[in-house]
Amino acid sequence: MGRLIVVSNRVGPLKDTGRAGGLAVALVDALSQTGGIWFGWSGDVSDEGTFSTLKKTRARSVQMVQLDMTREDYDGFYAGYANRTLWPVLHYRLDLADFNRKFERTYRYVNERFAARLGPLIEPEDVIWVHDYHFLTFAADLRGMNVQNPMAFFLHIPFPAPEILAALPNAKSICRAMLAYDLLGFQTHRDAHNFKRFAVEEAGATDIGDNQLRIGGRVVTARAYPIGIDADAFSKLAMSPDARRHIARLEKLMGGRQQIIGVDRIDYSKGLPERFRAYERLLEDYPENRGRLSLMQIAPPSRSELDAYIDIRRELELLAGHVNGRFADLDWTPVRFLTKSFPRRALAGIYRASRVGLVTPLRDGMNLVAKEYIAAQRAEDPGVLVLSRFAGAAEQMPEAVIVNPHSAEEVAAGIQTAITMPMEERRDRWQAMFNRLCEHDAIAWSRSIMEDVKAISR
Ligand code: GDG
Repeated sequence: MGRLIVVSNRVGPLKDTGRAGGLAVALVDALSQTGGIWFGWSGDVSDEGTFSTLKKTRARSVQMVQLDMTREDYDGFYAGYANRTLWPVLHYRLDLADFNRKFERTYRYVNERFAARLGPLIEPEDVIWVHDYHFLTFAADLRGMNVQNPMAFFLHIPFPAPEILAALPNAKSICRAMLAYDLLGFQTHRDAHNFKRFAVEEAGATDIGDNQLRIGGRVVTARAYPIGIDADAFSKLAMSPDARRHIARLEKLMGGRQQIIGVDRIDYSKGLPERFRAYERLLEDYPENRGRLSLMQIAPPSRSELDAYIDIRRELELLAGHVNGRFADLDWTPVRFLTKSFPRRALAGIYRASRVGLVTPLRDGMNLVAKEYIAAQRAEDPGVLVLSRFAGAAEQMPEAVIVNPHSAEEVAAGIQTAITMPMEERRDRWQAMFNRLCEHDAIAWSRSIMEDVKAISR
C-alpha cells in the first residue's frame, strides 16, 4: 500500500504525542507505519483562508500540512454548522440546535475547499482516513474530483437514532455524502446500527449483512471500532514523579477524606449540572458522608464564544456555590470546581488519588476520561468508576457501576455503592477493565481500521 493521509480539523502534534493523549499517539503510529500526510486546519484565521499557502512541517516520514480559514469560514463551518448544529443534534440535543442555511452552505463550501487543496497531494496508492463531524461530506467532494483511493471515516461522537437525525434539514443528503466513504467507523454498535438504519430508511441504501450496505452499485462497510487509550503509558504516567507530587499534595489536603473526581471540558453533553445535583442528593440521602467526602470537578472551558457554553458555565458556578453554601463547614468544602486545565501528568496523579471516578455524560461518543481513570489506578487499592450508561465506554466497561445520569437518586446510590465497595470486588472489577484497556488500546484501534480499509479493493 501507499502512504496514509489523515484528515482532521486540528492537526498534530507529531512529537511529544504523550502530552496530547491517545488519539495523537494512535494517528502518529498509523502514519509512521507507511509514511504520509496529516492534513487539516492550521488553527489560524486569515484573509486568504483556504486559499492561503499550505503550511508544512515534517518529522521523519510524516508531514503535517495545514491551511487557514477566513473569519467567515470559521464562523459558518466551525462555530456554526459543526458546533451549533451537528454537535447538539448528534448528541440528541435538538433543543440546542441552530438550523441555519448559511452555516450549512459554509460547511459544504469549506469541505469542498479542503478537498480541493488536498486533491493535488494525493498519489494513486494512498489510503485516506478522515476524522469526525467536521468532515462528513469530504469524501463526496473528493469523489467529485474523481479521486478513487480507499477512504475511511471515523466519527468520534455519537450517531443518533434516525428519529433524531431526521430533524436535521438535509440529513438525507449528508448521509448520502457519507456513503462516499468505503469504510465508516463508529464508537459503538449502537452508533453503527443507527447509521445503517438511517442509510436504509432514508438514504436508499440496502443492508446486505456483515456490516455492509449497498448503495448505487458500491459496497460500504459501517461498523463499530471503539477507540482506545494508550493504557500502558497512562498507567506509567500515574506513577511518574510529577504525578506522585500531586498525589502527595492532594493526600495532605484531604486529611483522610475520600475524593470523587470528575474531569470534563465544560460542555452540555457531559451532564455536569445533573452530576452536581446528584452529589447534593448523596449528601442528603447518605448524611454519614458529610465531612468525609469531597467532589473535585476539573472543567477546562471550551467553545466559550457560544451562548450554550456560557450558560452552562454560569449554571455550574451557581450550583457549586449552592451545594457549598448548604453543606460546607469550617474545615470542609464539599465541591471544588476548577475551571482550568492541568498537565496530563498531574491529571494522572489526581485520578490515582481519587477513590471514585465520576463520569456521567448525558451522551458521549466514548469518553476517554473513564478509560484514563481506570488506567491510573493501582492494583493494590483501585478506585471505582461510576459510569453513565449513555457514554460509549459503557459498552466496553460493564464492570463499572453503571448509572442513568438523569436520575440524581440513581447516581447518588451509585456513588454510595462505589465508596462502600469491598476491596476484593473493587480489585476484580478493576482488573477486568484494565486488561481490556491494555488489549484494545489506541494503537490496536487504529491498526484494525487500517487493516479493514486496506482490505477494500476498489
Ligand atoms: C471526543 C468525543 C471521545 C480534560 N481535561 C484536561 C484534559 N482533558 C483530556 C482528558 C481526555 C480528553 O481531554 C477528553 O476526552 P473525552 O473522550 O472525555 O471527550 P471529548 O473531548 O469530548 O472527545 C468523546 C473522544 O472524542 C475520542 O474519540 O471519547 O466521546 O466527544 O483525554 O484527559 N487533559 C489535560 N488537562 C485537563 O485539564 N491535560
